[in-house]
Amino acid sequence: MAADDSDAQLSAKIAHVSHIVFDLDGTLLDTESIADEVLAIVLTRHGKVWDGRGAQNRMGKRPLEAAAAVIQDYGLACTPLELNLEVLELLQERWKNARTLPGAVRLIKHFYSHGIPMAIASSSPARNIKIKLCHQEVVVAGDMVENGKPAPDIFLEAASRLNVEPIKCLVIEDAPAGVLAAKAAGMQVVAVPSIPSKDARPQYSSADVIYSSLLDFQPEVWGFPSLNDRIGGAIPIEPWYMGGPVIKGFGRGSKLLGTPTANLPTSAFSNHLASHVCGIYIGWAGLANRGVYKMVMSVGWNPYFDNKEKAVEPWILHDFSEDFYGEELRLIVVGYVRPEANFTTLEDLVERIHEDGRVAKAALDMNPFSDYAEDSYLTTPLPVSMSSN
Ligand code: ADP
Ligand code: RBF
Ligand code: MG
Repeated sequence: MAADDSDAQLSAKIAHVSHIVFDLDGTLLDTESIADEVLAIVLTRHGKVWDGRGAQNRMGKRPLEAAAAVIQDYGLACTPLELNLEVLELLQERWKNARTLPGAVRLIKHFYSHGIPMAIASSSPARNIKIKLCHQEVVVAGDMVENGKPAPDIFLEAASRLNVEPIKCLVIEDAPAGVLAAKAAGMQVVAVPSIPSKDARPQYSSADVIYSSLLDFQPEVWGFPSLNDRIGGAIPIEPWYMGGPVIKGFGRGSKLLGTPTANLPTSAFSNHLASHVCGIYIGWAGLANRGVYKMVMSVGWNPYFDNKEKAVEPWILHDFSEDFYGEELRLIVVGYVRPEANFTTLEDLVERIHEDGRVAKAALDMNPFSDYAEDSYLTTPLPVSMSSN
């Protein structure tokens, strides 16, 4: 099933549920980029280079099973236990840096305010979950059940502690092993791949729906009260600040679509966001010698063009008389509009981009979006040492 199925189509296929079971790592918390950072360090010690290979094999598994996957994927000569000792030492000091993923706090607050019972079913050992979480009513840890994901044990235990039948539970998961475990437990499952990618879909094929982020979750589809927090058509998000030189993109924004996009390198994102974020967003754009403007941007692989590389493409809602490649562009991204979609015709894509532009123009005049226009980040020139080319 595609993320762009209409709500009505989805609702017709889906049985209502009453309880929510969240995975933790990679679903609510961005622990995967911390794990990647640590693996890169450890693999270097073993004379190997971390290249992201095998991330999907490792994700969602318990520590020893994940270590075995890494050993196999990289041909290491140590045992899973040895690898884990090395990894754990580095991880322990980094867990506290884990940030919540976009949309996670919004969803938990929503369910909490409506009294919807929630549980966490995390493959992490109980003592690590304690460090990562402040408070949660029902928590089942990987070391509290016999078999790890993809076995159904952990979700069945969560249902039993929530005192509800598995069929009434909706699982929200980022990892293929977790999706399989939830299905084996007889639950419905929303997959939010923790590293959205062009070709992640086949590994999540048993999920009832795949979203590119928690911001796309529609509670009413599952029989829960809907979220009504859009302002002028956009969902307020924790703002992200990003800046960098305008680079050459695919060369079709102006020519093919009539909506030029001043592409930024993805490295302008923090590590955390570069890997997790996809979709259409609104915000403010600043060019030091020109001014501050409204903007609407697309982040992702442009399904219509099926790009190989992920792109960050802000369309600045202003008519410029010239190109400004190489100039430092500053963005504050403040709202989320929709996931990237595919279209049957180019006109449909163009019409949708203009619709997004209208949403941005109107929403950015409203609180809290309008406040950020004054932020000095948008117009602060780079220090001289960094702007010398
Ligand atoms: P590319 O594929 O190289 O990004 P585009 O056709 O998308 O090319 O054109 C983008 C370029 O056009 C930007 O890098 C910028 O220099 C210029 N430009 C002119 N007007 C705008 C605008 N309103 N928004 C974004 N970029 C613009
Ligand atoms: N491309 C898509 O394939 N699907 C989309 O839903 C989509 N939405 C966009 C929304 C906005 C506001 C902008 C500026 C671009 C969007 N594009 C989308 C990207 C478009 O394909 C891209 O700008 C061209 O590839 C030009 O490089
Ligand atoms: Mg462009």
